[in-house]
Amino acid sequence: MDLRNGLRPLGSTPAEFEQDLLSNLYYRRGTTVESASAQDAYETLALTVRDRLAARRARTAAAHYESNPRWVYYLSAEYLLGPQLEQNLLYSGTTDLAPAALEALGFSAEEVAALDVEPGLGNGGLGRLAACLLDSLATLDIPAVGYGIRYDLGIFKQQFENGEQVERPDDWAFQGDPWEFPAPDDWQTVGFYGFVGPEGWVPGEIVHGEPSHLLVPGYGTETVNIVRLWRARAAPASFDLRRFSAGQYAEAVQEAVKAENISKVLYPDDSTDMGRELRLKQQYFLVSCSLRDIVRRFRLRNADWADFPAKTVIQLNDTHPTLAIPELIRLLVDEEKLEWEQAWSIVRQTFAYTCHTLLPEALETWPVEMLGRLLPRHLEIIYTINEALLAEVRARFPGDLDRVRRMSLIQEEPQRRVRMANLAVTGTFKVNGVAELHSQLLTSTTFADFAALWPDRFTNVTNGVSPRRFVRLANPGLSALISEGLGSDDWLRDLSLLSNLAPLAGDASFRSRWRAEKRHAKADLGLGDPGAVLDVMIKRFHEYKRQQLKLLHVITLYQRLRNDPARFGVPRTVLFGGKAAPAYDAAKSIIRLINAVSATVAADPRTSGLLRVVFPANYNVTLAERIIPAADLSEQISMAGKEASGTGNMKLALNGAVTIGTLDGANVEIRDRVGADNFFLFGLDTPAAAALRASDYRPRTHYDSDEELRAALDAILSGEFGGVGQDVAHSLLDRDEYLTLADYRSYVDKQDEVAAAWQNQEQWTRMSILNTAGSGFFSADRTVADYLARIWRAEPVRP
Ligand code: Z16
Repeated sequence: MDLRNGLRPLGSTPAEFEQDLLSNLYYRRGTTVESASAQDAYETLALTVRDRLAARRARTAAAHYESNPRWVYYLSAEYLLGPQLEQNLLYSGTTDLAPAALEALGFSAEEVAALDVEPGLGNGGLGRLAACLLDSLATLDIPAVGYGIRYDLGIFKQQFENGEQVERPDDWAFQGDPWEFPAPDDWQTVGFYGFVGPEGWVPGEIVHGEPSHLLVPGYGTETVNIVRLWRARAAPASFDLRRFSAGQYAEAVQEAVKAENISKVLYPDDSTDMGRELRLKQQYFLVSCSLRDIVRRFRLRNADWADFPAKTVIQLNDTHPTLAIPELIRLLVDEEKLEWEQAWSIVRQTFAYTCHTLLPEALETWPVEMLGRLLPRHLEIIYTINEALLAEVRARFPGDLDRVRRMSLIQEEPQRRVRMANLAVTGTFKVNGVAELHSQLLTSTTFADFAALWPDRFTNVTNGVSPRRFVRLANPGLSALISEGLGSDDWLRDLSLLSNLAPLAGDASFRSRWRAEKRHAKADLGLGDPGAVLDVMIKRFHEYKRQQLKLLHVITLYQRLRNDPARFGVPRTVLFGGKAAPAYDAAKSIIRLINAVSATVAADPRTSGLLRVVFPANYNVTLAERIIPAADLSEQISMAGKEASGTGNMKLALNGAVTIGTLDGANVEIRDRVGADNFFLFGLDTPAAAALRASDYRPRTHYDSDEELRAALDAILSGEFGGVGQDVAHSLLDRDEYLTLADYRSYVDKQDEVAAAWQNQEQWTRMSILNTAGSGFFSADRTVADYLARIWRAEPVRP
């Protein structure tokens, strides 16, 4: 019998599912119906669902082995996968079976579902993008593996104490993770420190990487891919038995604890460079384990290094995994004994790099001293790459010393540092930005010198989001209405079909049902006042994103309510969600001020039923899936030229929220597609903002000339809001790095247009439907299709 094809199929009837649940409870969880806790029931349900996907996984792996395809490997320090239960129920076709089977065994399905903890292994957009791309790769049947780190502590849990953000550890896997398959046999060895001797690198510290994987099912297909996450384990030799025997217990495990710290915690930084040695160790740990695993997989079906680039493309998600470039050279030259030229050629055909930022302070650099101490051989390799790079620059641009200085992989002043973005551009065959505007700005500013040298290397791939998670799972009511309107649910695999909703915007009965769905979603959130606009700003806190601009608008509305009610507009619930990096004081001050304004507004009876400011703590994927369906207005108000793309903007537009936004990131493309009439545009565009910043900008002139702006800032300065936030006001008045005051009037006036539009609910609903209808482009399936056509060139393999 062919065992691979002899797998007993798992049943799809309610009785079979119930039977499997019961046997898993007995045989795998090792408990009984009588004594099972809700946690037992949850873990057992997870196993029962996972088994159905594992069967598909086995068939996928067999098909992949058989075809020896070109593989896409995605290297990312972050994955924000979101809760797994609901998604895996949907993808395995067991959504209806599970609650019934649980109830039959005497458990509350709701209580059990609430135990599904999201693995918060990322900060924000970059980590969530990685998760959406994996979902789409599987949906498109592309052979792919995501590699990452299995942090013990994910992104911190945010709480508010006296309105201030406090961070608590997120021990997400405390109860174990039932979705995860440990794969201890595939462990790897990683070296650090030491020296380069005649025989090559002799590391001074050895750490083991132990992998586990999660299943990544495709939607509407058999394919199940994996994401493989590495956990650091001390090498057994690091346990000091001599000390232990001498009663020095803490000292005996000291080395082991240090080694395992590498995968202890996710750095809670979004868009700024975090220069810490442990972070560099994490990056190399990810890269070293993953590359060895990629080579192991290559060798299952291939023998000749010359075939490696044809069978492998490795995408670097930002610069965090850039050490993969010198690491692959080291493996090929030092261990496989290839010539440098061949190794370098293989590297430059294998890697591609995605840049996610425009903030100069977010471009990673590492002190030469630190990198050389931690990874002495890699520093040598980087120097060799740099010599070749600078020789090419000198040959192309003779005498242009300044250009050589700018392009060097080594920054000299004020401290010698390795520029990871320059290394990433030099060691890859394609570099992409994440929205049209962003990619243009990369080649005209950040990477202008490299684009002059290698113009064909640069391309764009506009971000996208998973329609399964962010429409179907997050918003089942609206999804059902869309399927009814379109006559099928094919849109979940081809989101461009949403354009066929456009004619329904003219159908009054469809509009009324659309409105009803939006209202249901608001009621589910507990923000059920159907007359109030739900105005949402959900994203990480950063000054360039300008939560402070939204807050100034809120204060202005509050003051109008008190002094000039005729100008107030329409009832509004303003919802903020997001975390600030723990060390980012200015962002934390903005959070504190928002909470103070929220309290002041709530305590004032004059605002009742008209203005509310809500700020649920700990915004994460789970919360996003509840907020996004309910939103009427989407705040995308960053200073133009600063937000690389944004992806929350896409999720909100797809769910029928209308955007108020600047011409920044992917807002530009959203507006093009949903139509300028269905988008509230305001503010300076990128050239105007850049010109203003280059001139001698005086934020105080806006304070002096705009009465409402002055009143809002004065209210903060006077201590009216719990006596906090003066630092926020001062920073705006004295510096205003992100031109908040320059855009205030344009923003507030545009918000008055929003209020007027809301008063015509038929017209608003039309806009809402046209936002959904126009957003089909923003599927991560399309993003993956673009990566395939422009960069990856991999073909589907169907199990
Ligand atoms: C991140 O989430 C992003 C950029 C970055 O340099 C670091 C992190 Cl952790 C975000 C961008 O800010 C956002 O505009 C973009 O949509 C997202 O990455 C995905 O590309």
